[in-house]
Amino acid sequence: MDTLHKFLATAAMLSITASASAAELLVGWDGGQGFNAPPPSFQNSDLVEATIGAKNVSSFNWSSAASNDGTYGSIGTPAAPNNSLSWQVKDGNSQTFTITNISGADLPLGSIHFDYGWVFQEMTIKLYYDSGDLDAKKNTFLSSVTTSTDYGSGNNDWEDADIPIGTVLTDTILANNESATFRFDFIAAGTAAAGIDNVGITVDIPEPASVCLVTGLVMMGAIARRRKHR
Ligand SMILES: [Ca+2]
Ligand SMILES: [Ca+2]
Ligand SMILES: [Ca+2]
Repeated sequence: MDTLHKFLATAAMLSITASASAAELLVGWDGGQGFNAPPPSFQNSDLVEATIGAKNVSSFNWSSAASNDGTYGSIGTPAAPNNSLSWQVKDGNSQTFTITNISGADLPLGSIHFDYGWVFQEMTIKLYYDSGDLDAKKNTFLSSVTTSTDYGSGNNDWEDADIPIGTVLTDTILANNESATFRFDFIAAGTAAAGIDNVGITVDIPEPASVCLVTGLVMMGAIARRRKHR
């Protein structure tokens, strides 16, 4: 191999191995739409079906208490609804939400995203893998966040939570027709309310990897052709 071929071969291998993934929203829910089980505000219907569990929180239209930052957690594509609707949550409440993979292929789940605000008091939000077809025990605790002082009360750029599912669960692959249910438990010291809004689930699309793989294969092909034509 001459230097050019060595360079091309190395570049091709680097292109193949330098894989990354991108978070893409599968489904999102806007808080407090008045229904017991509001339809998603966004759903990639080619990939998933999604339902939110029986309402165990208040759907609420607070005059100034909802997230208006336009993002599900920190995911801004597509934009989350900017409105005065959110879910009012109190100590002891829970809320489940479920996605089912209908894509016909494996879906590597990424993260759970949501916005949360102090509003009337501090609130801890604990996220669980509730049940479903992932290879994990029911009620597996994933992570928790606690509202910061005063944040959310009169400040509608609520805090963003992005909790990767794979930090705790070893199986994050939802095979075709498999479902996973996640659950929030809300814990507070008092009886006043806090808020949650813009709940979403992302998939890890290995798009850059496929692009790199294609680039790599094209470069390998170029090397092969150059050899052949010698
Ligand atoms: Ca947000
Ligand atoms: Ca909202
Ligand atoms: Ca925010």
